[in-house]
Amino acid sequence: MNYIEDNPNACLTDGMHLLVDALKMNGVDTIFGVVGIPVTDLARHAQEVGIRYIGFRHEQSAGHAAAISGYLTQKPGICLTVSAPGFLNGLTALAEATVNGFPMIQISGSSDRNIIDLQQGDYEGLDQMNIAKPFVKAAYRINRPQDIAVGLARAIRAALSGRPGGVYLDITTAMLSTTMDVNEASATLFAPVEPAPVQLPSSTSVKRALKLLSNAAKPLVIIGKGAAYAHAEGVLKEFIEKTGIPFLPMSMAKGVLPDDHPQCAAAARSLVLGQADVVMLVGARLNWLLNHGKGKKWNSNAKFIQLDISAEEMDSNRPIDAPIVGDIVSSLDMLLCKMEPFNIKCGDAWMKSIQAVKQVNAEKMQQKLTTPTVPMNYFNALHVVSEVLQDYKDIYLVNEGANALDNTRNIVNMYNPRLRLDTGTWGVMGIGMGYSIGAAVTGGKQVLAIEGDSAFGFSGMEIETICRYRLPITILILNNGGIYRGDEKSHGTNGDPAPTMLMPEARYDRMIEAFGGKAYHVTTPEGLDDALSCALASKYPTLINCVIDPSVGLESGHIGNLNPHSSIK
Ligand code: ADP
Ligand code: TPW
Ligand code: MG
Repeated sequence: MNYIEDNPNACLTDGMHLLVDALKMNGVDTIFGVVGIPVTDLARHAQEVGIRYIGFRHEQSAGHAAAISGYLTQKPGICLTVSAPGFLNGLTALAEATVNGFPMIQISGSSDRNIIDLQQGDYEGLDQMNIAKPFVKAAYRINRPQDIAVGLARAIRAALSGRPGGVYLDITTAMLSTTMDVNEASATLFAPVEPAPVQLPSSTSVKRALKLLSNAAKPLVIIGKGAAYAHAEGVLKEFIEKTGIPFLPMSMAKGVLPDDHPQCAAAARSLVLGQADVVMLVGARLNWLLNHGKGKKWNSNAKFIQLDISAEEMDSNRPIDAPIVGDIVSSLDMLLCKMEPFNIKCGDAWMKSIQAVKQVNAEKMQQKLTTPTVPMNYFNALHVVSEVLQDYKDIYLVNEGANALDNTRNIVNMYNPRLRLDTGTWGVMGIGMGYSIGAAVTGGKQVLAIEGDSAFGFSGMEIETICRYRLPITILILNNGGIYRGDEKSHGTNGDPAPTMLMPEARYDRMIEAFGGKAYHVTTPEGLDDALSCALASKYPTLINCVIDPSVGLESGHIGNLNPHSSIK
């Protein structure tokens, strides 16, 4: 119990109650976390005042849920953790949110500053704020209840403005229980005005870019997850269709414009990267995912236009000929507005050569998808998935693994923005269940998570969370019995399995049965079709253990080029 509840007539409040009031006033409707000293009552009180609290089994998954909810809503997702180990468990997700550009705030209880600063050894004691700093966009500590509103406003602004990212908010145990006059306390509360301000580009930068585009013979637009985050789909569609320029979506930008759009060049990726003479990046960084804009995959004479909210992103990897610094929607609006005199129209020859390659590649892919094999492989299994999903074009698709990731990205089309949620900028495992839960809770739509068997293991215990909250999540494990593949022979002499090996016979389906979820174990395309169709129709927590050939995966999936020392080719 706290002071106010013990003393109903008191005119005092405390830090814990005031923090919940401040969260509520700022529109926070969900908190993801794991409780314990000193934040349990905070979660209880949040629930009391109508904020949804989703309790996880591990803070990393709670953090991922908060991060993806930030991405989907353009409001910072909130993750609540206990001190030291709980804080550190959540920090991975917070760092990842920062790398991905997702707005998130991790609020963590922390122990007594006097003990921490003299390193005298406290229960779960750690100098959390200093540890968080290198991994986040900003870190703040609130030491006094009267600073709560300002502290939260600073955290919200840092998470949302410019390139979004992760913010650490340190809440000391002492602050949570410090009392303050109720009226004075409530007078401190406020919500920041326009925390993600519109940022107009300069008209000079826009005209420079239009001039470059007007001279292009082979223009290309690359759409990144920044455009998805910015909800730029409407204005982007107008720009793409008015100019006739082909586009290439980055992984999480699939669906910003539909994959079956005639101007989508995804199935002719090598051609367009290798030949485009003017490339316009819309919310996509020239990082490893685009080979840093250099090297043999790119036309070395290509000129670059880049639309980004972050000025320092320009020239990060190669010179940008026409930087447009501003928010994406305003920048595209201005491009459209000033376009007319430049007469930008993509030539037929370029589009025709892309169509020809698309056609050849589509036929090759169709051949792979429809060739039956025993056991199944990624292609014929994912063919079933993409057919079933024709009836479910508006659900979230969470995706992680190596081959399970790359093949799903290539085979399963997306038709709507912000539905494909995957390993993102770091290409990291462990997002699966956290993203699934965050998306289901925040977005209110059902989820299909397509997981490698290794990838699933990083957050698998959260199936209890999925069942406890009865979330409409179907987990499909493409089980090849290992990391990349499941047939590697041991390199040792003592009988230990090879480093990439997991158990091919593992019955992941039985795990969810323990929590009352529905389970399928499938070994044929027909079995997968039935199981997936039933699972999606039921919207019930379901896990499908789909056994595929252990020998079909590529080492490191499609990024074997980043693994030059591997002994397995
Ligand atoms: P991808 O992985 O899809 O290529 P990245 O995460 O690398 O995408 O790049 C996204 C870019 O979008 C980041 O550089 C970020 O600064 C930018 N960005 C995010 N939101 C906005 C916005 N509202 N307006 C402009 N740029 C944005
Ligand atoms: C946090 C390294 C990259 S991909 C992968 C690992 C462990 C798993 C691939 O096996 P999976 O998929 O999921 O069974 P498939 O279809 O290829 O067999 N730790 C972290 N992140 C990464 N990326 C790794 C390790 C890795
Ligand atoms: Mg595997």
